[in-house]
Amino acid sequence: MRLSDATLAQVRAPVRTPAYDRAATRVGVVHFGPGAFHRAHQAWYFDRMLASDPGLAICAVSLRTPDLRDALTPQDGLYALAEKDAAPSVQVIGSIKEVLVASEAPDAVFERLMQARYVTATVTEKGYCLTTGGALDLGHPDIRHDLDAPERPVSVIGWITEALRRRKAATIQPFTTISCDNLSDNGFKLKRAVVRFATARGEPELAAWIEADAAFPCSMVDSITPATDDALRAQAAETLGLTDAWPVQRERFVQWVVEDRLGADASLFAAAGVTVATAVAPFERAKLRLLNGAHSTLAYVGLGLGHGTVAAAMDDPRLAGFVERMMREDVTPSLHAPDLDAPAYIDEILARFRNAAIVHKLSQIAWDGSQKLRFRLLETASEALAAGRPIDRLAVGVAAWMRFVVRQAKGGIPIVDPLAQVLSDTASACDGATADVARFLALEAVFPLDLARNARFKVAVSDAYARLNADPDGVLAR
Ligand code: CS2
Repeated sequence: MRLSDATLAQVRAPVRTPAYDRAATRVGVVHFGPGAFHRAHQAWYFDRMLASDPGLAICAVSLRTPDLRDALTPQDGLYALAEKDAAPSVQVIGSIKEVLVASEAPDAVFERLMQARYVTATVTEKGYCLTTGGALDLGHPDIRHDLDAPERPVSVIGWITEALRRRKAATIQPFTTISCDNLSDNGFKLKRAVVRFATARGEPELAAWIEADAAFPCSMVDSITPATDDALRAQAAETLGLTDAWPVQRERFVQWVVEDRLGADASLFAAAGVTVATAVAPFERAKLRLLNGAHSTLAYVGLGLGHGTVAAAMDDPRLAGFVERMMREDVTPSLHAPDLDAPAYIDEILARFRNAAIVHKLSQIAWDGSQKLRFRLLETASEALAAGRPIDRLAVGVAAWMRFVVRQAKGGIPIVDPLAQVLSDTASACDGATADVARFLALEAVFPLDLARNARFKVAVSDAYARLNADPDGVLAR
């Protein structure tokens, strides 16, 4: 029997189920990109809020693929969340009221957007269609599409802008938009992109209205969420006593920091465990540069050394010691977070990486490197260069990414990255020699010009690139 509203009462103890009457909840949040991360993280927070505010159920919108809609609709949006820790636990999340596929049901999506209090997004770094400078890329194919057909958008930028246009026309206040992706200054960048898009659409009044009246709080999101696998499906069925087509899993640690632009809802968010902060940047920088910077370094170097998971990479003392030194000595000086106890935060992150209950594949973290490197390693390196600090260890992750791309391309293994074609073209001209580095640094969609042209950066990456092959122990002993 399958998990659904009708079978919810049969879920076995001690699995927790929604502590509120689902039938009485109403959609107040439209979420774009309901992948595993959203369902393990933000939907869990809203599940907690629904007990005190039934008006904050989620309409989850997949921009293109129907898979999640097909899995969750027969389950009335219900699914299991497993927390993997020394003492694992499972609960049923009830905050997703419906799943829509934007390309198939655009009118229904617009209808929800007219009523939403919040619009949230986890569309990954690439979903924002930004240049390396952080501005909206008007030449991006999805943006060009949405400029041609603004009422049938395909990008999240196009959707938000058109929804705000319709609200303005109907004299309805703008919704609050929260980006939940791993981008520095995510709310600020999203707002600027939407304003730019409205202007490019020839709607200067709309752009001015959004600029003046619409809130786009910045947010930092954190919880390690390995992809769903068959072992998890089997575990969920066993624990629930019901089948679930798409359960999700994460570590127990979970954090959401949202900029205090939530008005009267601030206390509701705080009561659900959200940190409501005046400034999100210190949290965001610390998390992106320490946790995600270390993750990407472990992924690219670790895969090169034959490791498969984060825990296995952390079991390799060369690699564990290397990322720890990178975090403590090279990243910490770039955090500018006077209130943060960086050594304790790093200890906690390293312990989370060692969580044996989590099987977190390095190949999953390696996806979309062209989009992730900037926020995780390159911004840190740029600042270190400007301040005259060493960048040798930061350069190792960057060089390891280049080697990873070359190896995938030469091995005929598809690269999961929005720039896959450009990357495999670049890799096909590479032969493993140091000259390869210049070919990668010429990719303007990955490396900001000033960094690509910086002689110290080029030397550090070239040195790491040459030595990762010939002398990995030497590189990692640094
Ligand atoms: C990871 C992140 O896949 C990746 O790139 O670095 O998803 C990471 O697990 C989360 O940001 C943790 O909050």
